[in-house]
Amino acid sequence: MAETTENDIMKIAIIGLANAGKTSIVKNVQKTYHIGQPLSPTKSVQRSVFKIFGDNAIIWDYGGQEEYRNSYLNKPGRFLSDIRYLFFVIDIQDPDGFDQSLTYFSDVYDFIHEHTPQLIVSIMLHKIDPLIAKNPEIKERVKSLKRKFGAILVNREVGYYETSVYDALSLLTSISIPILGDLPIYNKISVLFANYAIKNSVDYMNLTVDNLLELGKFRIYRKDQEFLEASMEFYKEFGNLEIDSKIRSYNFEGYRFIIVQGKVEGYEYILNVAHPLAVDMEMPTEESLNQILKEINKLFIEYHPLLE
Ligand SMILES: Nc1nc2c(ncn2[C@@H]2O[C@H](COP(=O)(O)OP(=O)(O)OP(=O)(O)O)[C@@H](O)[C@H]2O)c(=O)[nH]1
Ligand SMILES: [Mg+2]
Repeated sequence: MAETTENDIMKIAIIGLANAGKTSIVKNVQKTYHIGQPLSPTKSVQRSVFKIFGDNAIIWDYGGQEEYRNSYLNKPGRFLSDIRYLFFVIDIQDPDGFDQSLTYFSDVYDFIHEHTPQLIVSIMLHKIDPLIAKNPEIKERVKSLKRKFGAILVNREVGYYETSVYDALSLLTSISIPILGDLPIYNKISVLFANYAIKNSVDYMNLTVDNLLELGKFRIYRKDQEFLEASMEFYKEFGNLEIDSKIRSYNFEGYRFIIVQGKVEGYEYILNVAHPLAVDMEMPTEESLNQILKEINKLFIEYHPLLE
């Protein structure tokens, strides 16, 4: 067996000023965090390893306090090399920190960009909580920040994501799209879900792999606030189940949540479905769920050589 070196490991960096929300994002995606739980400032870099399609990946969560920021910039070779995916997090609720944040981004980016041209950059405009998302002042900040980041990222593709820990589902999407969104299977599964959702009055569905990233999703943004609250409560309580390939469904705060776990070609996946419990709506039948599982399995078999 070939030896694994540092370079074989997919390195994902989460960088931003202190208090931007980086650790909250990482823990949320790993389902090890509940909102309101106190977090201490991260000391230097906190690494966590996981597997994605059988490969090792590692998340580096870079503590954002000044002394740590200086140490990364003073020893960039040690801290900032070999980054495949850069997620830069900025706190939209702290406009006084914008200039400092942009300067920090520019310093970090200059080094990484020069040493790792195949880098993929995502900017997370974070703490856009659902209750303030439509506020004109916030929208103005988003627009202006995109312009300013854009001016630094000359000739470089970049993804902007508006995120909040109060919308854990969009957090998952923002982390997954840069890493998996380019895979043909992501689109195929999303299209499959869109068709299924329309036929079965489904508001939300996604597929997660390796219990971490999302490999396709569908979401209706109507009645979003109620759905967000119900889903956050639900997945907090029921999100981590053992794999046993049973279809489980739960009625919870006006929604039916269905969780199905499966395994195909060695990959474990979880299918999540949520739809409103209204009297005039038909529930997705077990038969239709089994059908969609078959189609997911087919897509995995067709595409899994491309995943490797
Ligand atoms: N309103 C709101 N608060 C958030 C959000 N995400 C994180 N926070 C809060 O922001 C504070 C800082 O979060 P952390 O995740 O510790 O921030 P960090 O970027 O890891 O900070 P350092 O480790 O010091 O670099 C905590 O009180 C979180 O609860 C969000 O989306 N909305
Ligand atoms: Mg932290």
